[in-house]
This record gives sequence, structure tokens and C-alpha cells, in this order.
Amino acid sequence: MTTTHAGREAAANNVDAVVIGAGFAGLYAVYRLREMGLAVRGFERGSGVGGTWYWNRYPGAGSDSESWVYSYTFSPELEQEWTWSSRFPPQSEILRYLEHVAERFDLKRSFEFNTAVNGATYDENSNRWMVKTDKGDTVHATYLVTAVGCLSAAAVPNIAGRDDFKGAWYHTGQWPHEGVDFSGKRVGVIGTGSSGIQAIPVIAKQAKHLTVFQRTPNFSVPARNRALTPEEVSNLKRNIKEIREFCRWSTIGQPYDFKNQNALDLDRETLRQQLEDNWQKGGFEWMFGAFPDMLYDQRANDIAADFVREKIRETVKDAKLADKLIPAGYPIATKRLPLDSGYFETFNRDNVTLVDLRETPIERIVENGVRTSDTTHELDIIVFATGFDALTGPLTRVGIRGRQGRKLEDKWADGPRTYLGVATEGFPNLFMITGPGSPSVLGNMPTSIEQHVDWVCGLITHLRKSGAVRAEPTTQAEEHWGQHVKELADQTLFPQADSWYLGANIPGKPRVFLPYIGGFGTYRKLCNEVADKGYEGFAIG
Ligand code: NA7
Repeated sequence: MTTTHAGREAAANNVDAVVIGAGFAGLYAVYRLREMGLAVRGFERGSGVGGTWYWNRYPGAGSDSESWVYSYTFSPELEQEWTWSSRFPPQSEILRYLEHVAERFDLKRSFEFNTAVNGATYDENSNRWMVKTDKGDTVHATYLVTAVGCLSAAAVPNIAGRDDFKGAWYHTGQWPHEGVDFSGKRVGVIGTGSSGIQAIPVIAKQAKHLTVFQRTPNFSVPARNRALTPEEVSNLKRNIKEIREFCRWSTIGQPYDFKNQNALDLDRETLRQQLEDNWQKGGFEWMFGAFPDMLYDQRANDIAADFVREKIRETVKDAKLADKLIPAGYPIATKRLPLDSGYFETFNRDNVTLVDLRETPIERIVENGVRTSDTTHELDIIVFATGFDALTGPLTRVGIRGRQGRKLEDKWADGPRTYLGVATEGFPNLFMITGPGSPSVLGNMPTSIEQHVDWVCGLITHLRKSGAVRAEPTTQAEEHWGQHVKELADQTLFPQADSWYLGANIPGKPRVFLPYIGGFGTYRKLCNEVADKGYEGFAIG
């Protein structure tokens, strides 16, 4: 009995693959690896599946991707069974979907929940990863697959006096499961990125008073979220194969793409009408289903930016307030473009105040609120909608050490270096799902995730068939990829903004454009070519 138990323990601690994370990426990675016949163990720091959708439970949280493509494609049955309620599903529905997937494919049995991986070291003698958890377990695995998410390392700014605050404070990315009751409360929201812009209209409706602390005014496009009709649902289901195939090869993994035409080639009136038509449709299509030069050419970008500025001015009744809310000084969409449901309208409410931190910066947090240079804003609750240490943060905090004990955070001290965003030299058999240097946050995440996992599984199959024990990128391939990622970004207007795409939101983080901006379809093609050439750029042995 004891021997059997010990034997089972040993088997469980010696597996083919460890997967970190049980969000969209981790669930699919476990599914695929198990399908290939591998012994897999997954670790997840949350108490359940969901990843982003497990943690981001703030009011108004939801997907900015159209629901019918914000989901898996690997199972046509699943695709037909599941019905989304609305165009942009709320967090609770996406979490329900992921729980359904985990149950349907019996994925939970491979995961340990409430367990964080807090170290992973590659042992060159055994060619195995030694993975440690905060529960004190050590698991040995041939492959280490990180499915840690791009936006999972919450960034709470180090504002003086935070511990002095006597009220409650929350970060949007670490929201309490039981929710927060804002009724009768004076609430402050710090941050006007996508999370703040989703949360602010909802909190304003509940709170006694809402104070919005804005450092940089943001552009935003209406989501125009709505329920899907039964006819739409049946049409979508009937055509889903074609829709998905389109997404797979599109620029951002969505069911639309840039036009084959530049904004500057159109006369002003036609252009305005097209922008207006897309504005009425709502969603990212306004920008990413429009004219490519809006992201390359300052003159075209200015037209788009001015269009939104006019919309803000039309919406916000108080002209002085509108001035404060109108963005300037960076090209539109070069900071992640939020979608909103009544964001600018919220500032017409009597119970909402905007604090422009460029005029009156925060001095410190005090026991009864936030003190800016001119006054103290009295608050019962502070919501930090202040974002994340994006893309690299979730990886460097794991404590990954490659060959010769080299730490990932040391290797990436001047910015991440990867090949295809999937692997990094010196760290054999470490496979990153939607890592830095891949399209990741610039596209529809589930589309990216499935492509990555499938591709990594293809590489693992190749290794196993050829009797190889390890794969890692060559320095040359990695350098070449890094240059390519940079060159593509430099051709656009993106590097002009202080965005989290560049790490600009985290003090001391090197300014490196993190995602691959060449388009998701192009990236897929490149990955396929690498595979067709026997995984060119990898040292395999
Ligand atoms: P973002 O987009 O990084 O937005 C964070 C916001 O918080 C942004 O307005 C920041 O202003 C503001 N911020 C950050 N630190 C401070 C301090 N110290 N003081 C005042 N204001 C601050 O994060 P989100 O969570 O909204 O969105 C992240 C992504 O998650 C989103 O794009 C989706 O992909 C999902 P700043 O602009 O830096 O001046």
C-alpha cells in the first residue's frame, strides 16, 4: 500500500510537462499535452480556473473582443453547444465558460489550485526542469510551459501613505470574489486605462460620490454592447468555421481587418462618413477595421484622434471638463484603446468629480483619502485601476533559472529577448504561451493562445519523434527576432506613447516595445515556416 502510494507520488513528481496557469492558455495547454499522451501537472495560484477572468472581477469587467471569437476553436462541439449572451461578454460569463470547458474536458484533475510556482531551475545533467511550488513540492519535468497571462502582475503604485488609509482599497486585477458594495460610499478611482474606463460608469451609478483621478486623458471608443438575438446566434454558429478561419489570418485575430486603403487617399467627407459608420457599429473595428495609415502616419492618426476629440466634446456638457478629458500629446491607439459603455457620459453626473493630476498631482494618501497639491479628497474606498507589469512581469516573478543557473530576470534586465515570443536562449524546453515578442496583447487572446499551444505541441512532437531531449533558440535567431520586432514597431507610431506596451508604466522598466506588431496572420505564417524548416533557429539535441 505504502509502496504504491510512494510510487504514485514519485510518478506525480516526475512528469513530462509542467504548465503554470489555468487561464485560457493553461487549460488548452493541458488539454493538448494530455491528448499527446504526456504526463502533465498544472499549477494555478487562484482557487479555480479562469486566469484573467478569475482575478479581474471589478464592476464592468468584460471582454473587448467579440464573444463569438473570444473562445476556443479546438472543439466544434463546444463551439456549437455554448451560446454567448451578448456581443462583449461580462467577466462572470467568460469565467463560467472557462469553468464549463474545464469540466467538459476534465481538465481540473491535472491542476493544483491555490499553488504558486515559486522557482523553476533547469538541470543540465538530467535535461529536466525542477519546479518548486509554495506548497513545498518539487516536480521534475522535461518541458516547462508558462501560461501565466500577459496582464496578471498587478501594479499598485507606490504612493506615499497608502498604509495610512483607514478605508478599503482594491486593485482591479485582484478584485474580491464577494464583490464590493459601493452604495453610500465616497469612492476614488485612480487610473483611466481600459479597466478604469470599464469600471467608472458602473461605480458611478452605485456610489454616493465618485472621484476619478486622471493622470493621462485617454481616447475611448463606444463598445455598443448588446444582447445577441437568436437569429444572430444561429447565423454565427452556422458560419463559425469561416469566421474562425478569417480570424486566424487576420491582423489582430478578430472577425474584421484593416482596409486595403489608406485614410489619406480618401477625401475628407468620405473618410469622415466611414469613421462615423464604424463609430456607430462600435468596438475595435473603428480603428482596427479601418485604415492602416492611422497607425503609421501622423497625419492620418490626427484625423482619427480629432474625430474622437469632437465626440468627447459633444458628449461632455461642461466645456472645461471636456478640455481636461480630451487626450493630447500622443497618437490615438498607441496606448491600448479602451472600449467604453458610457464613460464620457459619466462625467455629466452630479456625483462624479474629475481630478486632473497634471494640474494637481497626488502628494500622498492620508487616512481619510487622497491628498493632491490643492486639497484632500475624502474617500471611503480607493480603487487602483493602475494596470500591470505587462508581459514580462508575470514571467520574471516566477523565479526561472536556465542553464548555468542564469536567472530569467537577469537575462532580460535590458528588455526581454525571445525567439518568436515562445522561447529564450539559455532556457531549454521553456515554452512561453503568448510571451513578449509574440503578437499577444495586440490581438484576440484565445486565437493567439491556440496558435501558440498548437505550435509548441508541434515542436514537442518533433523532439520526441527525433529522440531529442531539448530545444532552445540560437543566440542568432533570438537577436534577429528581437531586431525584427523592434523594426516593425519603429515603423509605427506606437513608440511615441508612454504605454505599457513599452513598459513605460513601471518605474525602471526598460523601454522596449514588447509585442510583435507585424500582424497575427503574418506571425502565424512565420511560425509555420519555422516549423516546416525543422524548427529553424532552434538548437535541438
Ligand atoms: P492601464 O492601461 O495600464 O491603465 C492604468 C491607468 O492608471 C492609466 O490611466 C495610468 O495613467 C494610471 N496610473 C498608473 N499609475 C498611476 C499613478 N501612480 N498615479 C496616477 N495614475 C496612475 O491598465 P488597465 O488595467 O486599465 O488596462 C490594462 C489592460 O488590461 C487593458 O489594456 C486590457 O488589455 C486589459 P498613465 O496613462 O500611465 O498616465
